[in-house]
Amino acid sequence: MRTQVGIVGGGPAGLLLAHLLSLEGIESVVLEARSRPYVEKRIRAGVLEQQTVEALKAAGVGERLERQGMVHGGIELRFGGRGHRIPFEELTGGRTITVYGQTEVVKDLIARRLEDGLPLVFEATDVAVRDLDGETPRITYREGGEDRELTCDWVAGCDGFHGITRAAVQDALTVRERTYPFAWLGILAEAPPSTEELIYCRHERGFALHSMRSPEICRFYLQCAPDDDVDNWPDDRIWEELHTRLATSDGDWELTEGPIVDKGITPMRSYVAAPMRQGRLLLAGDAAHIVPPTGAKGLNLAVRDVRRLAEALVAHYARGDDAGLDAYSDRCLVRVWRAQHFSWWMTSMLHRFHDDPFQDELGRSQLEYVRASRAAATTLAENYTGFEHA
Ligand code: FAS
Ligand code: PHB
Repeated sequence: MRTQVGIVGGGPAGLLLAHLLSLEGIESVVLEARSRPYVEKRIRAGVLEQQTVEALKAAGVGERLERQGMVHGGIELRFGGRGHRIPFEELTGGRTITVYGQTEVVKDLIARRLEDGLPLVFEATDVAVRDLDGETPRITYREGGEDRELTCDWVAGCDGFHGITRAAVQDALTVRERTYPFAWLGILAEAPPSTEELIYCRHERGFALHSMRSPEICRFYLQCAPDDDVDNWPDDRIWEELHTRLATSDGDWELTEGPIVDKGITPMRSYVAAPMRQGRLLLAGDAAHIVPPTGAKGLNLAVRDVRRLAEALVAHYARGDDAGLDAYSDRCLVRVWRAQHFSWWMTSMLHRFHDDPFQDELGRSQLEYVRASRAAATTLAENYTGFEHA
């Protein structure tokens, strides 16, 4: 098979890139290792920056987002048993975030791709990329037990942190990374939210986050040990810990429980591999960089990468102008490092570093400063809603 852009990975990055290219008449084939039901069930992000919402709507895949997305004008920081609202709209001249599950974004993109009758291969196995330094890179894979080969002009590596595209060029990359001495236990519960906006909580027992997916479904996260196991977390222990960490000293705030329908533990890491272009391979999203989810940046970064990549490929095909492709990595990395810093900053401020008392006190002081200083609160609001470098 032949196409213009071979896309490895059918997550938000790969699917949105394919769609943006199709709107400009550029052909692509998306190869996804997992089945459609698996990809449409996998729980990840829940917070969309304003630029992400606008990009999805402008691309014609935002209709359900418009109807079901929950627009929030702020978040609450809760510590010492008290809540402190960060008013995004007031501090950023009107910017908001939208709570809409990544799962739903992926469903909307898959539905549109198939509606358009464009190639999307699920359960593609043994995917391998070749000849990335030549004019016509190839992707070999197996589909339905048959060997296949795709020749293309460009390969987009959108296969996430554990994918094969970055691994294929790992030796040529410079990696900057940091790991954290904790992880997140994430749960999905069939319970109505006990809050209008997200609550980020720092408690002596650790971090807690009250997020949501709809008026009937909540998403919660608890700081746990990095090597912890979900088997150590029966439902009653999870609720007990959520009640304890999210409690307010006046006792007025109540947490509504409900059946827990999903549990998982997510490691916390900061990771950047550069440059994001290696010959005819262009990395985007989690394939190139990972942020701890405390800043709700991962999905939003992936969207920004593929918007920039689509622009660059359109300039290449429409005008033979390769400036965008040549500058792709440097331009993306400016924003990647802004998000890296913000995500590390939020993580350091809101988690307990039980074995590093100095770091722990720095975080507590930073949180206190954000509560007391309008300038610091504005920094948080600007970055959380999506900071745009001039
Ligand atoms: P993805 O990992 O989503 O997609 C990669 C795709 O490639 C997958 O479908 C995978 O099956 C496929 N693939 C892998 N190897 C392959 C191969 N060899 N061949 C073919 N296909 C292959 N981000 C936010 O912005 N806000 C949040 O609130 C937030 N919360 C998060 C909570 C959790 C628990 C986690 C884990 C992440 C969270 N993130 C959040 C980050 C997350 O959303 C990622 O940044 C996002 O999924 C990145 O999208 P992709 O780059 O498309 O990678
Ligand atoms: C989520 O809703 O899954 C979520 C929200 C905010 C975060 C991380 C995850 O910072």
